[in-house]
Amino acid sequence: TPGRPTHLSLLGIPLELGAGEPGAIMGPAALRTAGLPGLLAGLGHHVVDHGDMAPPAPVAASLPAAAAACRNAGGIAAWTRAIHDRAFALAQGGGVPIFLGGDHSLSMGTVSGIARHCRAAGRKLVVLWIDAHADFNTPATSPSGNMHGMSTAFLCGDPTLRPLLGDRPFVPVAPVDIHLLGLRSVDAGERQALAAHGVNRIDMRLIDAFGVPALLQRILADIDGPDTHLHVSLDVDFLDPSLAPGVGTTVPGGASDREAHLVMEMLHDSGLVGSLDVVELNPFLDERGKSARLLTELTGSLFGSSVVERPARTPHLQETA
Ligand code: 5AB
Ligand code: MN
Ligand code: MN
Ligand code: MN
Repeated sequence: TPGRPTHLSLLGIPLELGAGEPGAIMGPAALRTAGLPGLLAGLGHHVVDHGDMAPPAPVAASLPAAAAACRNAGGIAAWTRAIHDRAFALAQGGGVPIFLGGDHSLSMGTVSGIARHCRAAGRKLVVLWIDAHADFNTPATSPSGNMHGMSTAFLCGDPTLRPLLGDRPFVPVAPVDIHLLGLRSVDAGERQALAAHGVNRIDMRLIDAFGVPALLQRILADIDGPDTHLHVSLDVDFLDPSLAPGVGTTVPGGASDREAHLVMEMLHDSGLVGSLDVVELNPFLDERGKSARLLTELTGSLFGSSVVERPARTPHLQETA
């Protein structure tokens, strides 16, 4: 496999307060049961499994009324701060953190921690959000009040969501540095805000018309060399529900097995991936572990699993931190 062995730090984040229905709390356990740590170690990487985060103590969150009205807002505030601290510390320690969710609200903590690390390290951060949804709702636009649909709005600095992070240094992600891949369910308020902020939106129609290689290559080519840290946030519902039923927010018309693997393989070959979220797996809704297994295989592809040895096309991108 191309690329060099990497220090991988696994951290389970058993969070489900941001989702509409319970079950994602079991996600980290299912990914371990599917063999993720062993698969990554078998690819030659140095894998340290830091286990699961313990639920954080409640914080006295002073949130704007609109945010406080969201489902489980106080709990999400406590988790976001605790996750941010762990993500920042893991990234500062070197190597590539892999966060096992847990619902997608956890990415408010992981990506904000990574953004703070990147600022400290003088690196640029680009986020690839692989998801059927944009997760760009604010408390004002959300149709559900579920905070797993608000993560990218938080990361871009929505003022009503920003207090979730409390006193931690907040390093916003520029909307133009977020690339949404796999979109097929966007709410009316999100749609407007995404266009206004210039977030790159690659929906399923574009994937149908142009295919993964051309679209992903364009994103990767725009990324300015090895000083960029690419954070990948993989939501299970990117995949077609027939392949990955273990998720609370299924939307028909998702990515195929091969499209998803090709995304991961191309990301691996780029050598740019500095951190990863694997989120929204709901083992309670899964069928005989098939979603957990597919996610595990996809993560393997992201870290070099490949049937045939391939010379790297872009050797200067093979460096990993
Ligand atoms: B997920 C919806 N847009 O805000 C909302 O799974 C769904 O992390 C959000 O992408 C789905 O409630 C959040 C309707
Ligand atoms: Mn780094
Ligand atoms: Mn999501
Ligand atoms: Mn989603």
